[in-house]
Amino acid sequence: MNELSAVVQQYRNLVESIQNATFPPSCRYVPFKPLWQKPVYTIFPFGNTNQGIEVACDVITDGGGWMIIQRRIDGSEEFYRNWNDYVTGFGKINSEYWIGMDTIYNLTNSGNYELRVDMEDFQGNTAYAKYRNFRLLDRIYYTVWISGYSGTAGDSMEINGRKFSTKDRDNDGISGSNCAVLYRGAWWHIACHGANPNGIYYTAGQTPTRARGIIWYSWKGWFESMKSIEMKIRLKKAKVKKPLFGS
Ligand SMILES: [Ca+2]
Repeated sequence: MNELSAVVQQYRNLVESIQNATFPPSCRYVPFKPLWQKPVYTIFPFGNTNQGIEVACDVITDGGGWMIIQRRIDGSEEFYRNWNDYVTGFGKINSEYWIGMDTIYNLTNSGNYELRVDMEDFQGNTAYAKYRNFRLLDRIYYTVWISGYSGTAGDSMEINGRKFSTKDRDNDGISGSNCAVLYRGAWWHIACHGANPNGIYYTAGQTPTRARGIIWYSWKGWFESMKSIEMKIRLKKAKVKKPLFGS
């Protein structure tokens, strides 16, 4: 009996590895491609081979397996956009993009995800912020649940429980004005933000209007905008692994 169940299990593992290679369920299963090629992958996170989504994966940083949900690298894409664009997503997957609130909502409610933000200044210095828990809680305000900071950039995402705002949808914490308009960036604003990854892209040598650029206050203050920034999420590994062979 044991030998038979071992053979069955080996067969199952083989089928599963072929399925994972053909229809990768997450960025953990995509083939390695160099990051500088800005490769585009199709993943199937919802267990349905008709429901693939095009994404960029970071297969190198911090063990790889990261799906990039937001990327700024050169200012080629307009990020000062309306609510509907932020819900459905925009941009080019092999360049600058925002993957969309609905996709982030669906993913982070299909499993337990962590978030990582990697950023670089115009001198080539890099820093990151990582959060053990990241989830969008509803599809009306896209309220964020975020906790468990670690990293080198400092925690400028103290936004747990906050709603998302865009220039045409004011869900922030101040009355009378809209943070997304004041600072030209769609975000989980309070009054208003410590980070502004969707803000104006300033090129080298330009000094942003206070807090309007791609800001990460705890690393660079209000007047230094990033050269690049990437927000990425990863499905957390289950803490308890099922034994291969039942006892
Ligand atoms: Ca307001």
